This record gives sequence, C-alpha cells and structure tokens, in this order.
Amino acid sequence: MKSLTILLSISKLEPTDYVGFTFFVGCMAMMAASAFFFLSLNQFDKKWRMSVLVSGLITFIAAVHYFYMRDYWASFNESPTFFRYVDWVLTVPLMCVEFYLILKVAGAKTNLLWKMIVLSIVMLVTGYIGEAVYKGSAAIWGLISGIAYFWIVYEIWLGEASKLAKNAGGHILSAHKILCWFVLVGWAIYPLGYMMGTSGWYNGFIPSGNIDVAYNIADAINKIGFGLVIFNLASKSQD
Ligand SMILES: *C/C=C(C)/C=C/C=C(C)/C=C/C1=C(C)CCCC1(C)C
Repeated sequence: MKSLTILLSISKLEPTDYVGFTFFVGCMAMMAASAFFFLSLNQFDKKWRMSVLVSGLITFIAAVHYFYMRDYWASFNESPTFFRYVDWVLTVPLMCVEFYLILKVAGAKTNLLWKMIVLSIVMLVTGYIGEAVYKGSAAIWGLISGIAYFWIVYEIWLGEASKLAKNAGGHILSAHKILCWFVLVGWAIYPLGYMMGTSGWYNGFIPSGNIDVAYNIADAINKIGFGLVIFNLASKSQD
C-alpha cells in the first residue's frame, strides 16, 4: 500500500526538514560518484577495471535507493528501514567483493570471497530482524549481527585477507589498510545508529533519536570514500 502511495504522491521537501535534506544530498552525491566511476573506466588497465566498475555499481545502487528513501521520508516522515536494508544487502556484499578483487593479485581464493559475503549477509539480515521484525529482542539480534561484523573486522585486519595484503605489499597493502579503517570506524556508525533507534541495555548511555542522519552520513563516507580508495589504487598501479 505504501509503495503504491509513493508512486502516486508528489512529495515535497520542506525547507526545515534537515533529515530529508540529507536524503536529497545523499541521492545527488551517489549519482555524481557513479558517473565519476563509470566515466573513468576506460583509463584503467583491464585488471583494475572490474574493481572500479564495482565501486560505481555500489554508489549507483545506493543512488537509486536514496531516490526512493528521499521520497518515502518526504511522504511519511518515517525511516525507510526496508529500502535501507535492501540497499545494504546489495551494496555491502559488493564492498566485500572489493577486498577479494584487490587481493586476487596476491592469490586470494574464492573461499575468502564467500566467507565475506556470507558474514555480511548474516550481519544485515539479523540486523533487519532486530530493527524491523522482532523489535522487542533488538539487543539479541544486534548482538548476533555484531558478532558477524567483528568476524569481518577480524578477517581483514588479522585473518587471511590481511596476510594476502602483506604478501602483495606496495599500493595494494596501503589501499587494503585504508579500507580496513573504513570497516572498523566508518562501519561502526551503523551499530551506533541501531542502538539509537531500538531499545535494549544500551539505552542508558546511548541517546535515542532519529537514526537516518547518522546512516546517511555514514553511507556517503563509506560508499564514496571506499570507491575513491579503489580508484586511487587503480590509478597508482597503472605505471
Ligand atoms: C553502504 C552501507 C554500509 C557500508 C552498511 C553497513 C552496515 C553495517 C556495518 C551494519 C551493522 C549492524 C551491526 C553491526 C549491528 C546492528 C545492526 C546493523 C545491521 C546496523
């Protein structure tokens, strides 16, 4: 029903609606970044093209979701949780694919790829259950999601992926390290947003409030920033 109303409504953005504004800016930033990545493709060696293409796909998928999320927010003044998670479940596994793609040169095997994809999907599906389905037990679902998140962090900082990056050295190692910081710091904004929007043991010290601004800022930093690190790696590895 709501999705039908979205299609039919001509939603308007109020000038005082700063949350809606961040959806709008998010949409534009993701579109601009996608154009940038796609149009740069030809300047790269074949072996880097796939990585840059995936960077563009990540921001493009996000741009489309931001278009809908902006509309949803403007129409209902409610968090577009469903669109948010559909976006994440498509883009986060692609970010995991990026780790694999840049480490392939150093001999990364597809089992690393699948491990990262499965972990990210477990993280997001359990997060969605806690945020939208069984809100009463948000803390437990968040915990399961958090374990999957830390597993990913472990994998890239200390596990197989980090060993491959060390073997590769040079530009690949430096890019890998920056991406590791994105996952540890940039991605940590999401569980904080989750705790702001759900109830659990953490409510005593984490303020509750609208979580969309936090998610929107995090998405812009993580998706565009991540893509630029890959872009930079591809440019440097040209010569
Ligand atoms: C572009 C979108 C990105 C990088 C989204 C990342 C999302 C997360 C790292 C979400 C993590 C969560 C937890 C670790 C626990 C609580 C539930 C989530 C799904 C918000």
